[in-house]
Amino acid sequence: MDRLFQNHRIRTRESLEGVWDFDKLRALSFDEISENIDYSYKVAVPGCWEMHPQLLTYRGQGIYRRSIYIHHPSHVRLLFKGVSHTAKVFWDGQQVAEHYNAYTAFDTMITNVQQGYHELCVAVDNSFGQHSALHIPNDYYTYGGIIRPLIMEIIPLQSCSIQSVQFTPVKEDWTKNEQGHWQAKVRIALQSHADHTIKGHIQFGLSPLQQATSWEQEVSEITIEAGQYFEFLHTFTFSDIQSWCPDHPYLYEWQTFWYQHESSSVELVDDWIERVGFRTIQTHEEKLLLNNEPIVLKGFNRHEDHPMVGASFPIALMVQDLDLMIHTGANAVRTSHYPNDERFLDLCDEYGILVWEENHARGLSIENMRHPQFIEQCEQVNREMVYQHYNHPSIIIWAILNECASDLEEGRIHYQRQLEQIRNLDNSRPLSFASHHRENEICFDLADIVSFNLYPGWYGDEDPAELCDLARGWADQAGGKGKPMIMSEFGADGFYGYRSSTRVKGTEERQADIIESNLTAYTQREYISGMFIWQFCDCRVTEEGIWPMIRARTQNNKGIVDAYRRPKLAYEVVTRYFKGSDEALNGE
Ligand code: ADA
Repeated sequence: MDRLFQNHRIRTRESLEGVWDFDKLRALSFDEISENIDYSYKVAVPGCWEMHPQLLTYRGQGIYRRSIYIHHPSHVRLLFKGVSHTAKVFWDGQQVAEHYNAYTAFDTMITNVQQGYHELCVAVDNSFGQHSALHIPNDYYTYGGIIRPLIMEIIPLQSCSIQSVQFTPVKEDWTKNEQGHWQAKVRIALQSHADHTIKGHIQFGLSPLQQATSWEQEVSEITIEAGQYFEFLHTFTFSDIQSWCPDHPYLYEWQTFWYQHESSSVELVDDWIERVGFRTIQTHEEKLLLNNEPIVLKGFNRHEDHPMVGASFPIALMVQDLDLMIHTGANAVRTSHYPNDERFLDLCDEYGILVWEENHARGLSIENMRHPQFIEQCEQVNREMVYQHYNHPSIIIWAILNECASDLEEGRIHYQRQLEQIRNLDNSRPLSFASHHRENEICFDLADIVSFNLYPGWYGDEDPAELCDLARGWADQAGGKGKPMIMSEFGADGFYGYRSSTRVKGTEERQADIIESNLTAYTQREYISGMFIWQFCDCRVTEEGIWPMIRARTQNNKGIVDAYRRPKLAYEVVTRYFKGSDEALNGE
């Protein structure tokens, strides 16, 4: 399934995971799809086609097919949590959806579906070219396929369904009380699929996990015209709430039930359950405040990549990654460089790991940013990321455009526009972007947190402490004064198993030394609110572009565990610092 809890109990849902027919295609056109396809492969859904022994490096278009039996006439909603990177969806030969970007979800509603067998085909493209501004040859791999869960929902014909639920925890004044008086701003959207007016009511409930509902409220007498959309906004106040934080990641269920009133009966027709946490996140005088207390983020940049599964993670591997991170004492993860599988975010909510989630863009030059699709594709990812992941208490920072052209006036226009877009969608979280432009950065005034990607000891021989102090100065000069500062990337290559007393670059020893000197500097600086090591695990890079030439083994080798999650020497060093032993804090 697509979530790690029962997010619907009433709505009929089915996972479409399994083995599907598959074939390569020369284009994504419908003619191609309807004619002459042998479907000579079988591949797993969800899965990356690169896991098939004959498709290990296939880049191009592919077509997936399966049949689906529908038991009774109904509307069918298909929810794709991630297709890499472009999808065209065909239901009984008719195109019903198209979507770009591997790392955000999309859905489509097929109305008035008759009882019987139906054919679902999904044409998928992972090629680079004019159609794609964000997926380009890069220092990580763009896999191909239906890489995240795919869910089918059955929606009754004459009904309304809940389309979205947005829950914003609010505490106006932290000085007044510790426990009670949390509020939540709630926004609900309903969509009618009926051909006549529907009347009904909504019931909300709040309950600690696995406990009886402790709070309930009803919104009565809602009337929705045929085919219309309806929005409801309200602020609720609660008492005796336990707040959410890393040491005590206390979650609640926020339940929304939709009841329809027929002539003499009341029927529970739809539901939507979210897991929520009560916490606030703000910036104040160079500090990042979680529930009004300063917090320092210690964690990793993580690519969703593993040699066994590509970018299509089963939960066992997600849990393994989190266990390895938590063992070091980390309290945070940066989803470099795209929104993550929602099950990973569910785990972070549950384990109390703070998340910097960012849109999908890595290292785009101003020429890349002039791509005709750039503005539209970025805005779509931003909208989908915030809308889809809004309710996760673990997400405390939204970020955009890692290492793009924030040193140029032309680039600044995009930073300004995108940060404004996200602020309009969600003003409850601080915003940032990771910059490598040092003293040439010109966009720090636009963000709430200033973040630097610097690699002292690896790409240059600078001293991390001196560089970090310099960076604070650059930020202060460039409109970042008074804002919290995060070292969003630092690290070094370390080839797993390459050990040598020479400690030359590339050895595990040298990687450990470089990470240690960086951590010594950052853990000792009051003005640092976060540090994210580049990176958690080694990852595959594309064979196109410059990458194989500058990345040995066609991998980015800066993981503190290798691609198979075997710890390198640096892993122990990080653990010493993140767990904060005296030795580490004294810089010994
Ligand atoms: C950059 C970039 C990362 C990775 C890293 C490196 O800072 O943000 O994606 O490419 O450098 O390994 O050099």
